[in-house]
Amino acid sequence: MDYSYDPENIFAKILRGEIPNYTVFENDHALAFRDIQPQAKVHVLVIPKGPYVSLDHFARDASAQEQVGFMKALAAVCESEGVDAGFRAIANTRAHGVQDVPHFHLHIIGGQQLGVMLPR
Ligand code: DGP
Repeated sequence: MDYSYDPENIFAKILRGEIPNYTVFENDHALAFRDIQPQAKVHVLVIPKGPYVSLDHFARDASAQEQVGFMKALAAVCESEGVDAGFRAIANTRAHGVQDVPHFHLHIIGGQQLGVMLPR
């Protein structure tokens, strides 16, 4: 797998403060912010601060501290967004997963009934 990272992708620019974002939570290893095109009442993106292109890249190469920091950010978002009734976490990945931004991000979507995951 080619996990080469493009430092000019839009989320890298957000991390460098070059593009504004609506931050929901931040720690040493992750940033969570509202999606610019929300697909539900709650739509937050959680991203690692390190240069990882995809979920599998992050799972393979991120340090334990980075992985824990990311998961703690996810937990903080779920708590602050009040998704007690449930949510969906989506990591669109490469071409088949229709990933637009080549910096790993987890969509946290909820705040309403989401229906089935894929058409049956
Ligand atoms: P995808 O790569 O297909 O998993 O989705 C990328 C998401 O990123 C998409 O839902 C829209 C969102 N997005 C793209 N550009 C920006 C931006 O500049 N700011 C924010 N907050 N979200 C963005």
